[in-house]
Amino acid sequence: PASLCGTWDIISNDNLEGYMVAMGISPGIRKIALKLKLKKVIEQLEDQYVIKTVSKFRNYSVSFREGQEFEEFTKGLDNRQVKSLVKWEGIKLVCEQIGEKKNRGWAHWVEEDKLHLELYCEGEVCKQVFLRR
Ligand code: RET
Repeated sequence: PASLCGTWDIISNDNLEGYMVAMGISPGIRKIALKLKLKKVIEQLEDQYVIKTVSKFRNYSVSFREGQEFEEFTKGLDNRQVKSLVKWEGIKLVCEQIGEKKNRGWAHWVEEDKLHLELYCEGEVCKQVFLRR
């Protein structure tokens, strides 16, 4: 699959609101989050990844090894503890986040030079697209 590495700027963001409601994010934080111009910075060395979500309000960083379950605390998002596992499935880097929320996870992939991200929680899907800087 195409490399996810690089710095990416958001160009579309569908249903972040529904995803945040499903995660139990407060109305005040949701209002701020909806206005943010998000940036992703993705680094990879062999099977080790670092994915940074960057904004003026809050940043979130997660690092993991593909194929190896890890403990993730979603600090500054919904502040939950999940057991996460990230695997390549075809062209998609897919994460399952097992915890209190059902059907929770995400998928990242590159198609036509754009980074696509789907975020899943309790049946809600947020779809984001990013352009390489
Ligand atoms: C913001 C603002 C504060 C509230 C919430 C946010 C959402 C962040 C998300 C991050 C997803 C990160 C992923 C990392 C993967 O490796 C915008 C930081 C809830 C949805 C998928």
